[in-house]
Formats: sequence, C-alpha cells, structure tokens
Amino acid sequence: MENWYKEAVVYQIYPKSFCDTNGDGIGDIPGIISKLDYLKELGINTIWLSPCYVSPGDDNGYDIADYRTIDPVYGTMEDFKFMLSEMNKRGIKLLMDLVVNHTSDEHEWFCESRKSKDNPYRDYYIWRDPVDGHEPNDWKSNFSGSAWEYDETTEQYYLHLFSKKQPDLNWENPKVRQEIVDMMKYWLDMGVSGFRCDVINLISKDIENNVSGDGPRLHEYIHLLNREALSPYDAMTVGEVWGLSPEESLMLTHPDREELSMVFQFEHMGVGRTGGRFYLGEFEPDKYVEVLAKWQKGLNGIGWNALCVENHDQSRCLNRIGNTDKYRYESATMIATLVYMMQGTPYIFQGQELGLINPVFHSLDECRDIEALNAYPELLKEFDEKEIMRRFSGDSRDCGRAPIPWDASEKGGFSEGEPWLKLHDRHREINAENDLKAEKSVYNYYKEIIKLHRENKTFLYGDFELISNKDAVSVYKRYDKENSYRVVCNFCADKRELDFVIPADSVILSNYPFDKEISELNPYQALIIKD
Ligand code: TEU
Ligand code: CA
Repeated sequence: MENWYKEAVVYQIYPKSFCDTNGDGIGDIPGIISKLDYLKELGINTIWLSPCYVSPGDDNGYDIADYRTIDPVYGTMEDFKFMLSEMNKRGIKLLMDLVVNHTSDEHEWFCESRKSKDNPYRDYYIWRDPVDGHEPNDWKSNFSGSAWEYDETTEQYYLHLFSKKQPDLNWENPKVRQEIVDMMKYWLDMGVSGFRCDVINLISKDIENNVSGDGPRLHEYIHLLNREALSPYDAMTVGEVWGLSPEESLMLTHPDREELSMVFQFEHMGVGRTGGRFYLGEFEPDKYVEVLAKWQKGLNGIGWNALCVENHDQSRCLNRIGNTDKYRYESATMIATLVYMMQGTPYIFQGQELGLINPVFHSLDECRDIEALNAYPELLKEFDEKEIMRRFSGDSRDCGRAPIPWDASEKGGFSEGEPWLKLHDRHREINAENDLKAEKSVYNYYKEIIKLHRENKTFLYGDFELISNKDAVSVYKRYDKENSYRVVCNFCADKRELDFVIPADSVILSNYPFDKEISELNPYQALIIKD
C-alpha cells in the first residue's frame, strides 16, 4: 500500500514493563508474544518496541552496547524472530527503536575509542581537550551535570548529552554513518517495518559554534538514511524531535525531501508546565486543543501528524490532564476521542488503553529512573523529600513505566517474582482482566475508536477544522467531499451547556449513553456526530 504508515495504528511496548514470563521481575519477549492476541483484539496493526538490544541498562536500554543482539534479559534472537512471525500472522508490523545519537559506554566502539588517541574508533565519538583545565564548554546533560566527562587514559573529555554512560556518536565521521546504515538494513532484512528514531534531531551538531542539536547537516544525514536504508524497504519512520515548529517539521517530513515519514511533536505535552521536568502547573485544556489544532493545520496536505498522548517519558495523562477518580473512564475515553479522531497516525502507549494511573512514590528507593535519581540532589536544595516525592509521583518517567497489571492478583499478573518497579496502587481495581470483562471500559472504548479511525476514510484522510474551543469545550470537524463529522469534547468535570442541539440519531459514538437529543454535555463527555 502506498504510504501505509498513514493507515497504521501504533501501540508502543516498553518491554521491561509489559509482561514477565520467567519470574525475574522484568518483562520479556515471550511475554509480548503471549499478549499479541490481546493487541490484535484491540485493533492496532503496528507495534513500536522500545529498545530490547544488549544494554547495561543505565537508561533502560536507551544505552545500547550491541545494536545487533537482543538482550538476554528479554530473550534470544530465536524468540525475537518467533515474535516477528507471530506478529506477521496477525497482520501486525514491527517498528524498532533506533537510538543512534549515542551508544552505551560499554559498546565495543567506545571501549576501543577510549583506549588511545590513534585508535581506529577514536573518531566514532566526540573528544575534546580540556579548556583551562576544565570542560570544553558549559553544556549540560539532559540527566543533570555537565555534558562532558573526563577520561584519564587519554586526558580528554567526551561528550554525552544524556548520561555519562551514553557517549554521543560523531556523525561527522562517514564510518559511523555507514555502520548505522548497515545496522538498519540488518533489521529491515529480518522483516522489521521501520523505526522510531530517538532524539534524531540531535545527530548533527556544531560544537565550536555552540550548536548541540538541529545542526547544519541534519537533513543531509537523515536523507542519507532514507536513501540508503529506508526507502528500498518502504520503511516507516517517526522521528522524536523536541521543540520544533510545524514549519521545521515539514522540512523533515515533506515527501519530496525524502527524510522521515512523520515526527512526534511534544508541544501539547508542555501545556500547563511552569518549568521543565518536575514543575507542573495547572493544566489548560483550551491551550492543549489549540496546540493540537495548530499542528493539524500546519501539516495538513503535506506533512503528517503522529498523534500521541503518552509515552515512556511521560506520566499518565489521567493524572495530568484527566481525572483519576470519579471520571476516570469518562476522561480517558474523552482524551482518546479528542486526539485520535484528528488527522495522523495514532500512537497508544501500553496501558493507556486501560486508563492506567501513576503509582505513588513514597521514597527514593521506590524510584528507578536515572533522570529522577540524578535530579534529586539538585531538587533537595529547593524542596523537602516529601515534596520531591510528590513531584516524582506526578511527573517522573517512572510513572508511565510502572508494570502493566494484567489481572487483580498481588503482582497484577505482570510477574511471578518481584517487579523491577512498583505497580500503580489501584491495580486490583484497574487492570486488563477487569477492563476486558466490563461492559463499559476504557479498553472497549479504545477498540471502537481504533476501528472508526482505521475504517473510515474521512477520519483517515479528511481535512480538519477547529470550529470552537472555549471554556474547556471544543468542537472540531473532519470532512472530505463525501462526508462531514464533528467531534465534541468536554474537557472538565462539570456539565456544560451547548449552544446547538445534537439529534440522538446523528451520534455515532459517545462515552455516555444517549437516547434523546443532546443540548448539554456531561463531565468529560465526548461525542462523534455525523452531519
Ligand atoms: O528522550 C529524549 C528526551 O530528551 C526526553 O524525553 C528526556 O528523556 C528527558 O526526560 C527530558 O526531560 C529519548 C528517549 O525517549 C528517552 O527515554 C531516553 O532516555 C533519551 O532519548 C536518551 O536516549
Ligand atoms: Ca523476564
């Protein structure tokens, strides 16, 4: 199919937290295989698998020590190939995570690179002399502290935009580019259908001019990956890029430029923040919808949106922008309706289809994420421990990474052993088994939304228009020559008057029962209307 990525519905699996089959407390590939029927039933047709390659696990696999081997904690290459064939059988494609801004410091390339200045792998990474006995510049790592680490052996610093166990690759070196192309082909030859490209806009830098990302050769490098590896396989890509405008994203995704299929934009995830990570303020629903609408308009007809609510770097949306108590079902289904009825490829993060919530972290020993652990000493200067734990329970990356509760048993059916990270606290009530059984459940609503999205050409390809967006009530339209639909959402826990009346027989889906005309919205009500 031409542009098959536009008809993909992607489910993100964070393997460590998905399903454990051997009792070591860590999810694994046999666990994924055991849930493929569950995913097929949900209606998705593509899986994005977060890294499962050999890794010391400093950043849960985003620090790769061997790009071509499955980490034994997840299984063997045979397990992986079997998983792929079981996916194929069910019509599910697989996207791998391409993490090529950096490797692990335990990658063979880096082990060689740090040995001597004339080692053949020296220029695979970014080395600089000290300046006045200090770091070459003042760049900060995304995980706190300097982005430069001094290495005694050769008396130089290496660059790491993330943890010091994640040295940045030197893309200026043509050998590095060739290694990456070959590695991509290796997975594509095995039957993988594409990649989610980790912090892909960081691969081009201009260090001497203080440019740490979006550098001058970014488009050249991505075009190369496209020509050499992706295009020949009709592979799909989604780039993870932070802070780009719709115009810049069009550059990366314009079909004529032959770069990426689509990019994630995270502008809406910043709505309501008062600062960076761990600084959440009051959520502003109108702003959220406004940002999404801006991207719908900005890419329409040329680029393509990746529709994303949650991922493994975010807390659960119900804690931030929905409701975790009385209106958990209503707000979870409203958010799904609002976002996934827009134009673009839906991405559903594991557990989102169950309306999962954040765990509550009481002390640092319950936390695992390097970003939070590294930030802790800094935060202590400003807050006491209790306040930091409150912030971690609302905004640390561990929130979304909590293991999936498959049933109401003690460990949620995730593992027979001790899970590597605690489950959310209400897992006896909020779990997959309960949701599958219940007549009214987030899972069952997701099934309906996914079906509608996949089967209806107007929702797939139709234009978007924001009709109104005020006081937490938004109305938008999706239309083409044949059909026109309106999506109406109430983003708050109060009832809302409508200034128009919706006949019951025009409603094709709602998260509330309806039998007569509607002139008022219930808390977190969502409606899809055929005009
Ligand atoms: O994340 C990129 C990124 O910059 C942020 O999400 C970052 O994790 C931080 O939380 C900002 O506050 C990607 C991956 O999604 C993430 O899991 C990895 O840790 C990171 O790259 C490094 O590979
Ligand atoms: Ca396991």
